[in-house]
Amino acid sequence: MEGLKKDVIRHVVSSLGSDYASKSAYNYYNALALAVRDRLIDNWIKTQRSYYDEKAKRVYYLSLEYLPGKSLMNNLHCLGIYETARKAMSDLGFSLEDLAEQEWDAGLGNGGLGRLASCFLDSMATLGIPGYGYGIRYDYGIFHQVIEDGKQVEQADNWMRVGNPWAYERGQHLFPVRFFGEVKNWTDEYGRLRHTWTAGDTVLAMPCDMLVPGWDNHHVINMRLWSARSDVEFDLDFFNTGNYLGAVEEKIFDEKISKVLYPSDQIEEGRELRLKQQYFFVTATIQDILRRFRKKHQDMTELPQSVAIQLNDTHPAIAIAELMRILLDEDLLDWEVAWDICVSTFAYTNHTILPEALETWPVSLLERMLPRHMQIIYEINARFLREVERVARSEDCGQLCHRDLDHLKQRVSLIQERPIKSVRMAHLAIIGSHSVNGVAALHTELLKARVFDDFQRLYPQKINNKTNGVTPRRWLWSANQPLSRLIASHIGTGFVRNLDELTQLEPLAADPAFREAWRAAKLENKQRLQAYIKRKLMRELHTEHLFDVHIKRIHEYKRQVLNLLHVVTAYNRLRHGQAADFTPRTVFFGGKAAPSYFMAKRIIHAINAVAATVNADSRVNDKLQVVYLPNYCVSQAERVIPATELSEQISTAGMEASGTGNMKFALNGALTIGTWDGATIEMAQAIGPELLFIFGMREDELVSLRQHGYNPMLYYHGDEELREALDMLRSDAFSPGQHGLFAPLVDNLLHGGDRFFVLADYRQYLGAQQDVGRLYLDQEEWTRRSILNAARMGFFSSDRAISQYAREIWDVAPMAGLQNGKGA
Ligand code: F58
Repeated sequence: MEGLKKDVIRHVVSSLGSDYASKSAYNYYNALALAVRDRLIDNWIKTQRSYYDEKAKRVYYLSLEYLPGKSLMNNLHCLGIYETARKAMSDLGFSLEDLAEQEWDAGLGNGGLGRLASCFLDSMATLGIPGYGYGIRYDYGIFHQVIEDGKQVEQADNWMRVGNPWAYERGQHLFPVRFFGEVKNWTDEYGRLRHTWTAGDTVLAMPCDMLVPGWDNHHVINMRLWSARSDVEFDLDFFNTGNYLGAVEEKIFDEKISKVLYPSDQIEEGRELRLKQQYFFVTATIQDILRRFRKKHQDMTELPQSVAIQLNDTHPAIAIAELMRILLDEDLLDWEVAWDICVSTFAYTNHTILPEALETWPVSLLERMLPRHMQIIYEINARFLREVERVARSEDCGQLCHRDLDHLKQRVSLIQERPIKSVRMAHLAIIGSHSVNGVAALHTELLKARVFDDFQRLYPQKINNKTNGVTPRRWLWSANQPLSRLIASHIGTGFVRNLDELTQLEPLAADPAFREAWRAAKLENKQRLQAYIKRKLMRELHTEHLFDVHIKRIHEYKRQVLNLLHVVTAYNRLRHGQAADFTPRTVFFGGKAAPSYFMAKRIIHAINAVAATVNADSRVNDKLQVVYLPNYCVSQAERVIPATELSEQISTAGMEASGTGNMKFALNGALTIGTWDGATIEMAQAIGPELLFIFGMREDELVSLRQHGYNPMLYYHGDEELREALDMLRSDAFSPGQHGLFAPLVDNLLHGGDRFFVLADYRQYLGAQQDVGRLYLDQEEWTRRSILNAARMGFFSSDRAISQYAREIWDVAPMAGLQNGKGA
């Protein structure tokens, strides 16, 4: 402890240039972070060296998004110095919790996809997999959400304004990134046509490294984030011609590339700068991968034995064309050889079946910005369509393909003609990869049967499932110390590395003393949340209420409106004196809406309007409260999830690819009210469906309902309580003086086809909520189920998911000596 204290003081003075006697929490947080980083860097260097020494096959995880959240607590826990740090900082006059508050969330992602990437890096580090995360160091991450007059207002998230003590900026290792320009043809000595791309504009990519430690194993992997730097400083001509301001303007223009994360969610935002970001990221990453590879290899055909590249959705899929370009134009390989290398190296993860989220880029834009890549994509397509023809004519594809050949080719082509001629990035990713995986069993089945059914017939081995997982280090151990300590006191700490060990809790569910201790831990978390809400929102929570929580991005398919209709119905019953047996509850909502997503923003407004009415109504507010948690983010989830008793996972069946919040809640002992969707299905199967509150129509039932003509008006007319709730929303019951404010929400359900089947599931949802309320009154049974839920969540560790990727997709093994956890 004395060593850590000395290091912290030294950093306050020599790294931050401050007086250690002036007790600034900001300085002490930064100094502690630097002292922790000192303890990581030796192991990071050793880890990187060991990869070279052992000629390890490396895994590169390419993701335009990461959501690491805060690093301090997680790193202290991984290094096993949390207690030491707590005491050291207390000696210096600080509470560790307060210092941790100084850190800004690294919000370099939108939601589940970005958070999954961060969980996966944590697991690679813990399992000893030679992995690297690659991404973009956005200057502005996901916007900061404030609620003003009930509405979402976006503010810039300038997360690095006060610096980032965790990152190493490596300004000396810059990679050139080129755009535009033209392609020249030439003939090589064997008479083969060759191509050279001479690009117009150049910017530079600067690596910023953040260290990701494994759990108690000395293995530290790298998350390398690229930041755009202008090359105009090197262009002396510019300055010499006296055009100083012009040069500076160009510099600012270039550096715009990594300025801001695109804040979209499930809707494709086809903007030129976004494509620039993607290519900027991809070419810098591929150059770095090949630089490392070429240190030990000359023969490019050995690449797939040494390198696996995982594409996190299609956002980095242009990497396939980029690697082809390098192999063809720089290494002068033949097409077939280059293509085999690519396909064997790349693998692609799909995260959505929503058609509006499948990415496309206009051919005209690609032709201008990346002319050589567009040529390569055309060539990939031509060869692929010839192959489709061959396979379709062969017997194994059956008559259907053959007869329908032209349509089949149109459907699978990399190019779509309408509404504008564009490249389908998912098709490029599928064709250019040896593995395509979905993120939960149902999602993968839907990929095979619906979205990519043609590809499933063409390549029956390619599409596979890897159900998502979450890291127990952050989402149980670090976020929920009260529960973790209780668990550890009975079964030891092995579960942090091997989550299956939680099954040892099962017999304890029958032990009344353990149940009481479990409840005490949950209560401690509820009280902690209560204190936080009081500080932030100046609201008093009732900890004896059932804490019912719905936090995630706001989207119609996630159906926050269904939850809201339950709230309004409960409010009506209480007002009308029809709910004598109502179990008091506080309903929490939280989540961001994409700034351009009108309906999602209106949903936030409606939730806040209902909350204002309910909370102000003294007839009901001792029994029902509604809280909107502004600016939902990773660190907020870490506070809210441990205090949650009921987890809302109520997406339209078939629409949520997996979900990962669902896993975090159950792991922390919340019971789930949910639909038969995403990974919630597998959770129900692992836990026992009777221990969750499953309701609603299933995916196949919805398909048939749609086919037979779904008429939401039937539900409206047939259900008095539903009608009352909808009419109140449509009139100005919750929006006095602003008549019609929420009419678009209601009209969308009644007259817009209710695409997400809110009305169809309403009655069953109410029934399930009634069951929840009843069970909560029996605290012994509730607690028993809570314990069993957590005990059976072992499968949903990201360690299991990453082990499957490593074995079944990447063909990589953990580093010697790290297989069983502990490092040398
Ligand atoms: C999410 N996708 C899925 N996309 O919705 C969720 O079911 C799944 O659990 C998770 O991925 C991890 O597999 C998601 O978060 C995005 O945020 C994209 C960001 C870029 C624009 C398009 C959506």
